[in-house]
Amino acid sequence: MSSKKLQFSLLLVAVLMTAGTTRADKLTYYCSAQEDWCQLMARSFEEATGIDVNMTRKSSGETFAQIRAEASNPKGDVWWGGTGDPHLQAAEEGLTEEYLSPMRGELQDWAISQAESSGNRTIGIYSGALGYGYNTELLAANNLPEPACWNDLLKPEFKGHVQMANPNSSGTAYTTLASIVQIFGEDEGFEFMKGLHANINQYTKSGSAPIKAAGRGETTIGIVFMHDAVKQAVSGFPIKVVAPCEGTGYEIGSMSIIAGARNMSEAKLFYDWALSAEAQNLALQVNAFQVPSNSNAETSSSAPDMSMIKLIDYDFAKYGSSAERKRLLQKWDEEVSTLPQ
Ligand code: S7P
Repeated sequence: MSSKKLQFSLLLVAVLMTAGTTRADKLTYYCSAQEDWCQLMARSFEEATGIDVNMTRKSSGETFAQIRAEASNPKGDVWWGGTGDPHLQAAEEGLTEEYLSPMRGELQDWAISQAESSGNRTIGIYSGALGYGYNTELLAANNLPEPACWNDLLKPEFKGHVQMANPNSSGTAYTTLASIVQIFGEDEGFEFMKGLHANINQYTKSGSAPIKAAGRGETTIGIVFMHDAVKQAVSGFPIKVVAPCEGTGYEIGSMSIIAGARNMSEAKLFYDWALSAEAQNLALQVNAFQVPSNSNAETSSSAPDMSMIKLIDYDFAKYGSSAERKRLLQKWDEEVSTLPQ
């Protein structure tokens, strides 16, 4: 047995003794990060513990909706990844379980703040700034100016050249909506979203889809987390990454245990393992360029340097609250998405 496997087997024994339960050997894992990262986490946890993992990947807003729909008969055990706002909403609605991991001492302050603002029903696993990326070849072929700011995306020459996700399904797009409202104020922010709508060629379901489309040359600009744009650039696509000049929002990607989980001991074991430096370093294998929450985990040298980006003081408590998230999404549905293009 490798020392890695031994270490997690010992941890497993300790968790099961504490819980006074027998091992079920399975875990139902909902994942809202990129598919390749979700798969790698699932397979690595299986290898470390021998527990079978049944993984489903959906965007953050979609996973939140599924957990809410299943609340009277929960099917999932743990929800890993995705933007923090819907995790906070799930916490407020009692859909997720309070848990104090023994790994907390190894985490960055922002990961613990996320936990504390949810009554310890969620926790930060990574962080990343919002921005956009554009296809340099398409930009040149269409004689378009280089965008550097949010407001540049409203220029009439970008009509049909910008793609973003739908904020109802996508955590990335909800972060965009909430960031724009915080940067410009609500009235001006909604005017911005209406102007942007006129230039949008498609609202996708998944948050990272727009930059994958830009990489393939199907759209010029994709509004995404900067780390998702970097992933396309290091994969060889002609993508330039932009940190908008007015400033930008960011995410605290989060993890929660689902209330009433059928495999609670396994969920806690996964949770503790996912907070370890070893598990967080798996991100490097799949070019996931977020900043990890474990202070001993490595941040890739390709990751956007958060200290060089003009970040707003994103109000996670407000924009992750159930009432505010519902209100903003409803307002976007009624006042923006219905406008002609
Ligand atoms: O793993 C990349 C990433 O951008 O995906 C998460 C995202 O919320 C999932 O996609 P949706 O926008 O479709 O919900 C982010 O948390 C993460 O950084």
